[in-house]
Amino acid sequence: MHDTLLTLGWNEYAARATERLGAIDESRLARVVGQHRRQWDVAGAGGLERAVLAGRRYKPDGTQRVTDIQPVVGDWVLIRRSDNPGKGEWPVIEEVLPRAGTLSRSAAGRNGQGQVVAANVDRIAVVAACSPPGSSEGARDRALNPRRIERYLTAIEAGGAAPLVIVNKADVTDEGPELAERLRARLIRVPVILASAKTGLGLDELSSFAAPRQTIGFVGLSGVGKSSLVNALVGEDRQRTQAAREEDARGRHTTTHRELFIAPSGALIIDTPGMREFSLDTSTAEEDLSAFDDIALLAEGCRFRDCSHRAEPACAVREAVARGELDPDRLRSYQSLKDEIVARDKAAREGRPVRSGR
Ligand SMILES: Nc1nc2c(ncn2[C@@H]2O[C@H](COP(=O)(O)OP(=O)(O)OP(=O)(O)O)[C@@H](O)[C@H]2O)c(=O)[nH]1
Ligand SMILES: [Mg+2]
Ligand SMILES: [Zn+2]
Repeated sequence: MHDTLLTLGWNEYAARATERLGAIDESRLARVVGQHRRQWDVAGAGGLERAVLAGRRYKPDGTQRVTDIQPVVGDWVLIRRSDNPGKGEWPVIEEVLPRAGTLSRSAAGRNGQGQVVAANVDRIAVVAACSPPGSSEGARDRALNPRRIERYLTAIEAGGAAPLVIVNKADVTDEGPELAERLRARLIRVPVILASAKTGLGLDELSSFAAPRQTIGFVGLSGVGKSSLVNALVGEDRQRTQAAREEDARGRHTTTHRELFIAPSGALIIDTPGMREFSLDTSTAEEDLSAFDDIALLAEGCRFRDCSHRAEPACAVREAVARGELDPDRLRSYQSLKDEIVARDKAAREGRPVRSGR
């Protein structure tokens, strides 16, 4: 096997999983390292390339269908390159190889399967954060909520990757050790690391999980410091963090797409975007919305940042409904909850009493 492929995490499992496909042409094998709206960055023996999906395939009866498996970061894929690249044709992802250690959103679409957000991940780190003294209940809850961590752990277990919990931002309070200890007592057998991307606390321990050729993914709500931890491991400021976000006039998330990095240790690190934050101080609504982060993720593919998924053109969420991947009822519940939160927020800003009930 080509060294580059080994460096990218090609391992015995991947080899075994693909055995039934017969001999694989190594020059066509690549790993998805970046995901954009309808394009994927793939890395292989030939270096880094931007590829597109074989848009349509033909069913045996001759009718067209859209390729059913969307490649995600971490996937191993087979690429077809044009014989005549001078014509400006993109390399095409022809096949997504069988996956091991996936992370899926817990929410199931009509096909009964959660949406896969990262593939071939050996370990997934759930990141939570400490809050500075004087933070509101809501802010604390967004930073660290044991029930939310447990839901992530359930999803991780279902996907076959090993879990890890990181309590980041230990530098902002002296409550860190106690928070971490309480989590350890609650989440038996799951390693819990108290860390600070700022001071470097816990990074050695974290590095011990980032062994060469192991793929490790980071998940958690927006702002807990996933990209900061990834930066600390990867060792360069490859990732933009809050400072960049503040400059973004459209108020976008820091991390807008999933990316895979190779750390100096040889580990493969996947950063993911956190869920959108809503400036709401009721933990229940926040909890409810966090149950819809599959929709928030799909919405990253919409043409408009503030898409309401009702009538806008190029709406990735309605496209998912049309493909049968998202339940329309689920979209309606999300929209009504979001409407309610927007109304509550507005009322709160204007100092009006908040209308209760849904
Ligand atoms: N004090 C302190 N601040 C931190 C720490 N880690 C991250 N931050 C800050 O927290 C903010 C958010 O960090 P990010 O790394 O962008 O968070 P993220 O989880 O990647 O957020 P999304 O990409 O939006 O999901 C930034 O202002 C960081 O500088 C830490 O350990 N201590
Ligand atoms: Mg980030
Ligand atoms: Zn939309």
